[in-house]
Amino acid sequence: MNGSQSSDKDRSALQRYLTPEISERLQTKKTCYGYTLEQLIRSGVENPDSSIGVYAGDEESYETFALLLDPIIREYHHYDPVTGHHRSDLNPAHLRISNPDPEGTFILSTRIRVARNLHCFPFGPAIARRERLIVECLIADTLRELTDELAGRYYPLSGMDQATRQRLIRDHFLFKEGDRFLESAGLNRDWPEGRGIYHNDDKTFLVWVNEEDQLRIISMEPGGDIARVFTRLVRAVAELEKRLTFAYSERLGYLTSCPTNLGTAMRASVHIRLPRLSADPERFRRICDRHHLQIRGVHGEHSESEGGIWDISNRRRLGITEVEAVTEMAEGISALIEAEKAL
Ligand code: ADP
Ligand code: DAR
Repeated sequence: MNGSQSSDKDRSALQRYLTPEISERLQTKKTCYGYTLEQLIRSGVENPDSSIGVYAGDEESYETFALLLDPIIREYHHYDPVTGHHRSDLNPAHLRISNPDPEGTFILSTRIRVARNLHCFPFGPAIARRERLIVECLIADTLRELTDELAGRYYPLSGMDQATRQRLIRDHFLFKEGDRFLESAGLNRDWPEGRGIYHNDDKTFLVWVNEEDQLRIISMEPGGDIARVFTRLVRAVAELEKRLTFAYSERLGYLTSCPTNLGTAMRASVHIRLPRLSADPERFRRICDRHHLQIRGVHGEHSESEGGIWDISNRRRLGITEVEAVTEMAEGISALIEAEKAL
């Protein structure tokens, strides 16, 4: 691995935790699907500027390569993956929050997503072309059975007509081929085959199929009614779980290709306008850190803010329940709005 003496903050979790001794002990290990250490770390090796640098190829990766993955998980999530016991709470009746911006002055939209992968299938980095098509078929068939508010249509990316493509881009629904980190992890193989987007008629419920994870289940709408967005999401997850079995472990929660998404695998975000507060980056960052909030740009990860609009979401995903994560986010958003108003 990188032998440079760059400071720890400039090195990925992979560079900091893959010691020669751990490398030696894991070199010959393989999961039941044949996933190797070399595959696990390829993204971080090819992209030394990674923040994390590893992608799991299947459920078993988290056991087979625990010597490397456990310290990475412990550091990112502030959670002990050896003794920890993840708890899930997807009951909207337990949510005690109100809209942080009922007048609609600051929050443009709310989006809550969870990542899921199917039990007994390899994840994106390891899946074979035929298996990916089977996963797409299983998920698309399940989505087509959804009714009422969740009823909609599945749009495969393969063979998508230009008019549909432009409409999905205009609605910010279309996901693009993965970035260089995902490319190195093997998540773009056979692109765009086996990938697609489902959305309901109201465009408030989407599912991305075979992007970074096999499902990204998304509820979103204009404004800041976080509780309503959450209620729609958990209803959709419950409907899908009647027909699909998701990869899950007692100690790590829902299992995902990137370890940063483990546990709830949930990112609850608002697009929020904070021109005055964000003009004081140090204060903006301090309030976000205090409330465990992550700052992204208006086009998501690795993007910039535009027009003073930011994507603010929960940073903690593992060792916290879905209700706790959404509550933490809503309370943090309220604090940001109070700080913006005070300016
Ligand atoms: P993920 O949320 O799945 O981790 P990204 O951060 O890349 O991945 O976001 C995916 C897409 O969702 C981006 O186009 C981003 O602009 C959009 N998005 C995220 N939060 C919101 C929101 N609150 N309102 C509208 N779009 C959002
Ligand atoms: N860029 C990769 C991924 C970090 C977390 N984001 C995900 N999973 N989309 C890295 O290791 O920096």
